[in-house]
Amino acid sequence: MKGKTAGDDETTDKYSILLPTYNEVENLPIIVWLIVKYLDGVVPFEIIIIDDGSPDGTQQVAEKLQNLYGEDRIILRPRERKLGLGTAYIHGIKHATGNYVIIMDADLSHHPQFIPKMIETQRQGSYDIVTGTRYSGDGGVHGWDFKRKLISRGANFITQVLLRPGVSDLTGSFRLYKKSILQKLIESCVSKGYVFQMEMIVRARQFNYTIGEVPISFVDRVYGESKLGGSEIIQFVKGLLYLFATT
Ligand SMILES: Nc1nc2c(ncn2[C@@H]2O[C@H](COP(=O)(O)OP(=O)(O)OP(=O)(O)O)[C@@H](O)[C@H]2O)c(=O)[nH]1
Ligand SMILES: [Mg+2]
Repeated sequence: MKGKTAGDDETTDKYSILLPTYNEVENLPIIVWLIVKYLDGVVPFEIIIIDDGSPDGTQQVAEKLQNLYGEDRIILRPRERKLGLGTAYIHGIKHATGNYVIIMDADLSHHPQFIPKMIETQRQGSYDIVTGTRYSGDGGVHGWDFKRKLISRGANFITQVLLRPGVSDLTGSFRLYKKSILQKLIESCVSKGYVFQMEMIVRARQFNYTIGEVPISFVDRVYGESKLGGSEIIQFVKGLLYLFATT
């Protein structure tokens, strides 16, 4: 098969989908339903839910979903309190039994309909990473106001100019990774917060990992509150400058 190397065997591939949640009680059942809809019978997969003690009862809903879909499909790895996204991934990946890991938001901004395309792209190019991109092909952003679009575009643009990573969407987090690659990347990343997603790609380039892109349309969250505030933006710029100075 095209793009295959010795040792690749699609028949044993399994996909572990990490869903970090904080106050996603309305969104979680829908995203799980959609993932099952698009992947059931297509590839072997498991969904790992990492809930950080959401006060809205997300974990209770996750337990109900586990009863419904079974313990081999839905794996629960809750933590007691909100400890942040970066460490949620590290915590979740420890329990992943797949050789591929998919990271996505649980707030319906990332639509599971794009996962089969990401898998196909990965297989065709034998990529180490496939990233969803809002900024090429049919990709796009829906529901953001002008300010939010400007921040996202701006962050991508400045990063392109400073670090030249050769990937069109750096701040997005809808990605497919070879598990071993994701583990190495997480270990080598130093930043916290929004800049983390970008650092992953910048480091991936340093290590010469191959990256494929799939256009996605990103939809702003309908339920729940946005957490992007002024402090996140300042953190992002600081993190970016740090990477610029050190890579
Ligand atoms: N486990 C865990 N999940 C988190 C934490 N912070 C955010 N999340 C989840 O991570 C995903 C992305 O977070 P969001 O708050 O949607 O971040 P965003 O998409 O940049 O911003 P908005 O959608 O505008 O709020 C969502 O599924 C959140 O529920 C955290 O500290 N711990
Ligand atoms: Mg979101």
